[in-house]
Amino acid sequence: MISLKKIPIVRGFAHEVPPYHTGSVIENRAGLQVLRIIGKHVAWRMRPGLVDSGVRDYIKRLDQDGVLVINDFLSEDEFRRVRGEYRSIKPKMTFNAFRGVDDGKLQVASIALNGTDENPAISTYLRDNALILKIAASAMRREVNTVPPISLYAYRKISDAAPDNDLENVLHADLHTPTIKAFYYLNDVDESNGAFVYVKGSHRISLKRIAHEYQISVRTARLNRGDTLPTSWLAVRGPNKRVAVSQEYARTLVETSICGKANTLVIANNMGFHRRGNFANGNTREMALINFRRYEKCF
Ligand SMILES: O=C(O)CCC(=O)C(=O)O
Ligand SMILES: [Fe+2]
Repeated sequence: MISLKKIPIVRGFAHEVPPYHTGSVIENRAGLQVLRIIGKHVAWRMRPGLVDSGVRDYIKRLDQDGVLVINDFLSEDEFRRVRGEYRSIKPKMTFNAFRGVDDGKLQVASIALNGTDENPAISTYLRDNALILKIAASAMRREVNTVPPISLYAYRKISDAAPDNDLENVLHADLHTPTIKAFYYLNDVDESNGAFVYVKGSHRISLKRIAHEYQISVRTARLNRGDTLPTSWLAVRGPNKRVAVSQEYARTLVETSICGKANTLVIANNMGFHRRGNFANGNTREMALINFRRYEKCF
């Protein structure tokens, strides 16, 4: 029997969260990814935007730049309670090699808090925060009517000399359609401890972006097929590889480091280009992450 997953359009629905790339080399050469990005864009435009006067200015900024920064997001008392919960959870978080690269320079400790209400401050002030939920829903033009997943993360660089194992520090987009992540900084974050890096305005669709999607989709399908690709096309981090944004395109993209003190909220539309910033040796970045990717339909 033919597997449903083999049928191009149906296949998308077999995923739990939408994949950035899908399909064979032939399908992508025939324009599958171009169809996906344009299809997503048309569908997004046709859905009504949320009009809520309380969040209009934030939405405008996110619409313009693709990233929104809110300093001093919680009140002092709320922040203290969130930090307190983070500290009590921290012993349960153990540092491991990022992406399984044992001798790599970046380590990560994380914990998913999904479905628990054991951390009332984190749940109330971050996960269930009406402002964050409204902004995310509005940027995606999707309803957020279930509890979003929230996780705590600590990233730490252990050695300058060790091999670079951070595939997320390579400029990339998460999806071909608006997809929102909210990063809440739990410690002071700047260019010395991995501040999130974003290319403002790069979340917008353009002919250049569509051409990029075509190119990266074919190259990614070839990589997945096992082709040996020119090294200039790839970013390699230990055993992990991804197809990089071409040098010509990357030259037109201007990066901004999103620095902020503890208690800064960063909301990013990760259809835009972004990466994790660099760390000085021994430095740690601590944050909570709410990922809204699952609210986008698969296609
Ligand atoms: O941790 C970061 O700064 C960004 C990592 C990333 O690429 C992502 O969360 O999509
Ligand atoms: Fe990303």
